[in-house]
Amino acid sequence: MKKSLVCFGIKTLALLMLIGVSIALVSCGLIQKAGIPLTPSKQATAVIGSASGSDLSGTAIFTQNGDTIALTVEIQNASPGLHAVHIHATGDCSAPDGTSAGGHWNPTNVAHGKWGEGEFHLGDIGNITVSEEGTGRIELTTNLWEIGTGSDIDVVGRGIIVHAGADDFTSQPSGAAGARIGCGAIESDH
Ligand SMILES: [Cu+2]
Ligand SMILES: [Zn+2]
Repeated sequence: MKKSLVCFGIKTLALLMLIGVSIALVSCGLIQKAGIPLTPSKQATAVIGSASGSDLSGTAIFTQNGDTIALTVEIQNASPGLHAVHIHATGDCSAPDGTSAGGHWNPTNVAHGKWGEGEFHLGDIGNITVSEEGTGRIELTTNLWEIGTGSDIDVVGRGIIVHAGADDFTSQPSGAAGARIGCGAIESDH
């Protein structure tokens, strides 16, 4: 009787130890998984669709590293030459001509211009050079934007607009770039 009780005790102890080790292993795994978001790489994306009857498509991808955000805009099925690309105030592409996206995104309330030179809107990305194949790409790296903070300089919720013509970087309020042929809403990736 005594012996079987001791034996039962040892078995129980062994079982408890096994459970303890299992819990410890699972906890370590969870701690490792939870450690990944400590070095966040926030990203936001706009899928650019056609506007004003164009065949244009494209993407805009914003990736944050520290205080720096890198943007890559790629478009397809555009006419060769220069096409202005801007961030407009609202990520609303419901109007067929893209006007629902509003004017240039301009949270600092300054004049339209050329990125990096004097005054320019935070949405003044510039001109994409489109090849004979109808494709083009522009990249921009900045610490003037944020992703997903809800602040005035947060790109999420704004709209990317591609224009039929080039931005002259001078005409107010939007560079005389012509019709809006592409539109995409900037959304946060989770
Ligand atoms: Cu524009
Ligand atoms: Zn502008």
